[in-house]
Amino acid sequence: MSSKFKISEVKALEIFDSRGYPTVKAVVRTEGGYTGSFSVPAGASKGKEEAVELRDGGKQLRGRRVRRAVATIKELIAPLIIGVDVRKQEEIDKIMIEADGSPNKSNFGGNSILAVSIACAKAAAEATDQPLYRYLGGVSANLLPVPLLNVINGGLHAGNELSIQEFMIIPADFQTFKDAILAAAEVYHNLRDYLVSKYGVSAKNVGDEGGFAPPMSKTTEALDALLKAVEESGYGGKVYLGIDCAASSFYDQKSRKYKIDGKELDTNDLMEFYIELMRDYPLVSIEDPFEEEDFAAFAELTRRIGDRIQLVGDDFFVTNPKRLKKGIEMGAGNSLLLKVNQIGTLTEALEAARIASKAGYSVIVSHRSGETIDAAISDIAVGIGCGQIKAGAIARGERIAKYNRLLEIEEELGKSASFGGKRVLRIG
Ligand code: 2PG
Ligand code: MG
Repeated sequence: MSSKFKISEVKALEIFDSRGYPTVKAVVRTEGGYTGSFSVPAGASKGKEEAVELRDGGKQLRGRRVRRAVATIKELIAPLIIGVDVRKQEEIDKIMIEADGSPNKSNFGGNSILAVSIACAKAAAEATDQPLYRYLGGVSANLLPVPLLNVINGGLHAGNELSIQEFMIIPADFQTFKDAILAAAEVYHNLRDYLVSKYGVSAKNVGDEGGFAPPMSKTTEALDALLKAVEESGYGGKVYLGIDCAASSFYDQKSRKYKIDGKELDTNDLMEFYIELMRDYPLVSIEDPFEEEDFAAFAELTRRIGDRIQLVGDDFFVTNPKRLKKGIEMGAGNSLLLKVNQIGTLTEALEAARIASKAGYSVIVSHRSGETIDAAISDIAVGIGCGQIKAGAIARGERIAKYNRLLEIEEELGKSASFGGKRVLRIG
């Protein structure tokens, strides 16, 4: 083996995410002088079974400092992987998983492990003189994803009364990623004007993912605003809508009811509510419609409308092959939201994507609500050719970084680039 691929150094440092909380960045270097780095994102509406984030605890910055994660990378992980060929992703990830030894990466922390895992992939891409998407996907990695842009924020991501967390526009009926994102930007600006005219100037304040956070309280009010902006922009029938309910965040364990739109709904009422929304709006994707343990309700909704709409598991599956397999067996959902930090290694995230695709589930690569300007997820989306990405609104640097990277990739691919379009969302 040429020694230029051997890992020679693993560094780590504490940086900040887009919410102003610390996060961890790892930098991996090979003997040939090639480097790769990754900065770990952080969620707010987290699934209970996500890989554990190692944080310091204590008073400072609400216990969210990551000096322990940094030390874990430097002192415990580095000695294990120095000398290993950086292209051996599965081996590197296995070494870290085994040394951690816990089922949910609670010893080393999913954040420490993931930072190193993706930094290795980037260093390997550089050492083999390829962009990351090409390194991951080979010559066939040419599919640009349809973006799902969260342009109205609610739930845990915003200070308004909306129970549903994300209201998305989905520019699917276009020939290129560039045309799709241009249309999305047009809708975003028209949406801002509409919200300001209806709710006053404070309605243009944005939430964690760059979407507006207007003082609304009803689901239909938000969807009406999106529809209006889409039509105003001349994209009726070309830009579709989606929601991420993140329903665990408005589920009351005690009463077993969902608190939404000023009402308390039981599971069946909520199911009927979604079906009605689907009839009334050009809704093509619904994520986490029920609290994350109610696989039975998720399966029932899938049985009723899953042939006509994308039903996405995020907190349900937490990018975890085990939970995903359970969902597939029960017929719960038909789509996987893939978040690398939910599971903690690139190898396991890619395995989840493979299991999903094999079962006929679509895959959407996703950011977190707390992000950095790292754009590796854009390369991962193209690398696995899943055809969809969720990366927030067309605002705030940490969201824009992902979309700009996709513009670069499309440009680089030139004529060989293709776009997911309506086909990936199974829109008729
Ligand atoms: C989600 C995400 C990302 P968070 O629920 O899908 O949009 O939010 O990162 O807070 O879990
Ligand atoms: Mg979600």
